[in-house]
Amino acid sequence: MNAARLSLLRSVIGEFALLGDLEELEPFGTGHINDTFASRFRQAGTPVRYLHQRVNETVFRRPDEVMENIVRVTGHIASALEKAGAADRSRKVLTVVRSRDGEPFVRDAEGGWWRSYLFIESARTFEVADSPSQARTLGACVGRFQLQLADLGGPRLRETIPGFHDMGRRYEAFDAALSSDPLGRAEAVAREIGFMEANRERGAVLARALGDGLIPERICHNDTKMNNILIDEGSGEGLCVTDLDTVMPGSPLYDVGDLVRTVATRAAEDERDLSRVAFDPVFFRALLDGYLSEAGAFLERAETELLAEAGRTITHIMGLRFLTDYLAGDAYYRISRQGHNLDRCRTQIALIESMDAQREAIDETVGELTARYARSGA
Ligand code: ADP
Ligand code: GN1
Ligand code: MG
Repeated sequence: MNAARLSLLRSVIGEFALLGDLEELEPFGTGHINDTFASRFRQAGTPVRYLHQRVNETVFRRPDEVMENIVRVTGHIASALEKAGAADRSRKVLTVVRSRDGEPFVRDAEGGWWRSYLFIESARTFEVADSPSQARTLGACVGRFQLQLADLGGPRLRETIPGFHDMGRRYEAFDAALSSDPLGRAEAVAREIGFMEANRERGAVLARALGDGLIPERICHNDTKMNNILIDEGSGEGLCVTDLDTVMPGSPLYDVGDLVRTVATRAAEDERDLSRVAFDPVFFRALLDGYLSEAGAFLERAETELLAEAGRTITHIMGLRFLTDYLAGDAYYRISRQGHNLDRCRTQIALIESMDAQREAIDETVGELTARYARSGA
């Protein structure tokens, strides 16, 4: 971190209602969107850590609304945990640290928006799932999160990114990037473009079901890739889902889809050796089992009927977004090498092809597990 950046960051942190002496500050995490830092304070002799994030304003046009949602959602979950007398509550939901003025954010000298959370200790995230039992834990964590928010009262949550999982809008952005092709990259990626053209209709199934009212709108997370889920280092239990910027109305199927995309495979999102990218039916079964053990209680039949399509749809939309960003010149996702977004797009396509080859097994697993966990009457 350069000196100017460090001094900006220090003055931002000084505006939060934090006690003690700031001892250490370092960049943190592998997210593609926000700037994340961890700090360590010494409070009367005890080290305590916090997480600080600058909200990406190109992605989130209304950081105030993002924070409004996050305060409501975390407050709701925290009070439910308190009512239930749950142990270790401050590791089971993110805790927003207020500014000295009582706001859930601090503005920096350049107008940037910052937030702080208690740092959840002895927890970690994974880029690739390490066992079916971990896959089950991840599924359960997301199902529980949706269940915790099923009774959130008050006005509809803000749409922090309008049309976030709307395939039609994502194709409009793709078409625009393809026709302008500012860096002349399209010619060399004809196969990937061809895949996206051939799958245009199929990809719209979930968005259409939601738009036509065939499945209900519910509060969901919308970004449940596995490295947004904190796991306890000691017990391996799921603690909570982080990265709450996109919590808003949508379909729970989107969250299932992002879990399938990232958990039901043994390869990282940016794996370059495509022979390693495959859909894993054992991890899939485990994660769906965990998810339905929590969410089976509220899902309707119209939703469970689309479960088998969820992973394919979200993998498709991510592949499309990575390709769009590659064509547009890598403006959206953080990249750490040339062609990074193209690599990411290629893994998504390879994963879909592997899912398609195993579709019968997916249908069977979905049928068996939904029958086991279906809510009465569904
Ligand atoms: P991005 O939007 O850039 O993905 P995240 O909100 O996901 O940013 O944060 C980046 C990483 O920081 C997460 O993947 C997770 O590992 C970690 N993280 C987030 N919140 C906390 C927290 N309160 N305590 C500990 N680690 C956290
Ligand atoms: C982004 O913020 P992060 O890295 O958890 C993106 C998701 C993508 C993901 C792909 C707000 O998630 O939609 O699935 O990258 N978040 C946003 O890794 O666009
Ligand atoms: Mg993240």
